[in-house]
Amino acid sequence: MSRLAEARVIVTCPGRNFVTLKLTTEDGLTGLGDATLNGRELAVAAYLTEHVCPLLIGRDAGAIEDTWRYLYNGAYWRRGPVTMSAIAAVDTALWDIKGKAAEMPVYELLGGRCRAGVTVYGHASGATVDRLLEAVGRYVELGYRAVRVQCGVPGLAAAYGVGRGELFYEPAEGGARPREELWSTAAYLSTVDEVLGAVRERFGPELELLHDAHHRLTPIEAARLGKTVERHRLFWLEDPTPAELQSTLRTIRAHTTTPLAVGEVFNSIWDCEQLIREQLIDFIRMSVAHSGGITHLRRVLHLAELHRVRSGFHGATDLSPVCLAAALHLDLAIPNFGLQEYMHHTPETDAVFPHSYAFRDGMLHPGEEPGLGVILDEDLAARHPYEPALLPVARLADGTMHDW
Ligand code: GCO
Ligand code: MG
Repeated sequence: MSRLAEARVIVTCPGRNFVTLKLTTEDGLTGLGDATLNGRELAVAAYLTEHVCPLLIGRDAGAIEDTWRYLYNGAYWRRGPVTMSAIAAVDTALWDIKGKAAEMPVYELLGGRCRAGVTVYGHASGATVDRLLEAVGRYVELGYRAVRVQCGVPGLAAAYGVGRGELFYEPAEGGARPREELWSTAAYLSTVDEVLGAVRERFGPELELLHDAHHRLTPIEAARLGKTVERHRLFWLEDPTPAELQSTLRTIRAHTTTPLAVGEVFNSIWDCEQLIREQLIDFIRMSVAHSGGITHLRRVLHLAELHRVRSGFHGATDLSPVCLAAALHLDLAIPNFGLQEYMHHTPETDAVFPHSYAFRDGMLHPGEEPGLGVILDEDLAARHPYEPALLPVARLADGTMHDW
C-alpha cells in the first residue's frame, strides 16, 4: 500500500470535546481515529502531535500490525490510557484507510459479518421511579430491546447516570475544578432492588435490563447487591467494584449468578487477562478508543471467546462517532458479541461527524461504505473550539473522597 503523507490532530467541541487523528496517504486516501479521553483530552492530543505523528510520515499505510508494535513496544513505556488512546487512534485510522483501499467496509476485512446487525442498549434514567418508568417506555417505543436503568437516590442531590435530558447524558462539565457530588452507598443500596423490580414488573420478562454501579461498591457490598437483584434477571450488573485488582471479582462471583460486566476504564489485555481466564466476568466493556484500537481489542475478544466471555463495548458519548463506528464493525465480525452500548450523540456532534451507521429495530448497522463510514467536517469542527470540561468527583458525607 502507499505511504502515509500527513498525520494531523483535530480537537473540536460540538457540545463536548473530541480528539480525532486524521491520516492521509500519498495517494490521497484518508483515515480517522478517535483519541478522546474524557477530561484529559489534551494529554492525548499532545502525545500524538509531539511524539507519534512525526513517526508516521513515510510509513507503509498497510502495515497495521507492525505500526501497532512500533508504537507500543517502541515507546518502551507501555499501557496506560494516554498511550493506548493514542495508539488506538493510529490503528483505527489505518483500518479506515485499508477499508477504503480495498473498497470494503472494515467488518469485511475483519472476517465478515457474523450477524444481521448490532443489538444496542440505551440509557434510561429518572430522578424518581415514575420518571424512570417513563424514560424506559420511550426507549421501548423507539424499538430498543435492552435498556440500562439508573434512578435518583433519595437524600442525594445527584446520582450517577441520571441525565438532565431525555436522550442525552453528559456528566462532564465546564469549569476550572470538577463538580463535587455527595455519595452514600447505604442510601443507594436501600433503593436499587425496588427500582429494578418496578421496571421489570412494568415491562415484563422480555426487555433486557442493565444497571451500572459505576465502581462504587466494596466486593462484599457488590456480592450482596448481585444476590438481592437476581430475581429481576439483569442482562448485566456493570462495574460493581473498581477492578484494578482483578481478584476482587472472585468474591462477587462466589455469591451471585447476576452477570457481571467490567472494563470501560481498561486499556490493555493485561487489565482483564485474569478476569477472562478465570471466567470472573461475563462481558468485557473495553472501547476501541481507549484500548489500542481495533487490532488490540480484537485480540482481547479472541481471548474472551476461548473462555465464553462476550463483548459489551463501551459506547458513551465521550467516545466519538469514529469510535462507535469502529466498535460496530468489530461487533459485527466477532463470534462472541454480547451487546453494544449506544448513547445518542447530540445533533451538533452528528453534524461534525456525518456517518453511515444507522439505528433500526433495536440495532445499529454500520453501513456498507468503504472503511469505517465516518467523515469529519473540518470546517464545522473549527467552529467549535476546545472547551475545558471535567468529570465530577464524589465525596462521602464526612468529606472522604469516594470513587465516582
Ligand atoms: C457508561 C459509563 C460512562 C462513563 C463515562 C466517563 O457505562 O457508559 O459508565 O457513562 O461514566 O464514559 O467518561
Ligand atoms: Mg459504565
